Amino acid sequence: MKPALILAPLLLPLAAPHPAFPAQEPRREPAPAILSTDLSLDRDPDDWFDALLFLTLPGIEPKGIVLEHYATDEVLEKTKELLRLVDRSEVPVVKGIAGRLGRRDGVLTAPPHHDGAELILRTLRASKDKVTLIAVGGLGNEAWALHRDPALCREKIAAIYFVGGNPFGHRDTNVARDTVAAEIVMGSDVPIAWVATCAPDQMQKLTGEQEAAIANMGHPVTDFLAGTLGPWRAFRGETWLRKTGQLPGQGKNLWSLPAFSHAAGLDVGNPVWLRGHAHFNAERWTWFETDPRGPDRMMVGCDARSLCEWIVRHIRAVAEGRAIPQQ
Ligand SMILES: [Ca+2]
Repeated sequence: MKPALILAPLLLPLAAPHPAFPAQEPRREPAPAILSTDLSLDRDPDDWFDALLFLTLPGIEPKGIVLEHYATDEVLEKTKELLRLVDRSEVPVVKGIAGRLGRRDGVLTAPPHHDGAELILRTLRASKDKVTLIAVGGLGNEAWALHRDPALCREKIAAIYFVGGNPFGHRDTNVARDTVAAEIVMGSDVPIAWVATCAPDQMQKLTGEQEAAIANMGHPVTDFLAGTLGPWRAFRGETWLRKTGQLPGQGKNLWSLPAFSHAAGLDVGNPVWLRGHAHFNAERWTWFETDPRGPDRMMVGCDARSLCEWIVRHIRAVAEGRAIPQQ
């Protein structure tokens, strides 16, 4: 199947003369990475599926998880429960910044907790290889790390995968949560790999059958994942679920699949990446300027169905304790 070019109306006329970012070869060695995520007890459960991928994909060496926004003791405990289920309890989990960065008299300020940025900086210092950061919530922890030690970040961060924002100027949750942080990260000279969020019907949506298949795999990990869906549906309510096509039996959007498959070095889902420059400012919000020599990348299309089939295969392999397939 050809990739659905989800952003085609806006980007393709600009992008046509430039080469797409090539799919990576599967890495022989796993890439060290840190996940920053707004895991929660009853909000969008895609973050729990992300965490499972982060902890189990062969191409990723998980160096730590930073809790963003919903950084409570309860979320910390639930995250540790997932770590135990996949036998990765050695991976550190810390509370990151709960709140937003600010500027006062030209000085950057940050609310508690700074452990997320500390974990990032400590990992960068200790790693002989460059480290990949994957952010699927707000960007406060990455921004605070960049502020604290820009030279180290420039030298040791391979890329910051960011799932959020969109090139249409629409206000979205992950950017709106901390616009000062978005400005710092998008404006930094660390390479950004940007997976924008779009309309729900254009994203990587599990079908109801796939959701049921995961729920029926009969493993504590799949019971855990399936168990995150009920509280979210209760929180969202029937009207919203009907509008977005995510009622029980209809499935669930998993926004971040292209970021994780790409960060793991997998050639799955035929993603199309463009090179260029990612930008943010308070007036225009987020946008992307194509440039074949630009440091940043933006995914402009992928085969959503094959990505969903891939994650179901992956979760089944985890549940059955088999070697994880590379694709
Ligand atoms: Ca999220």
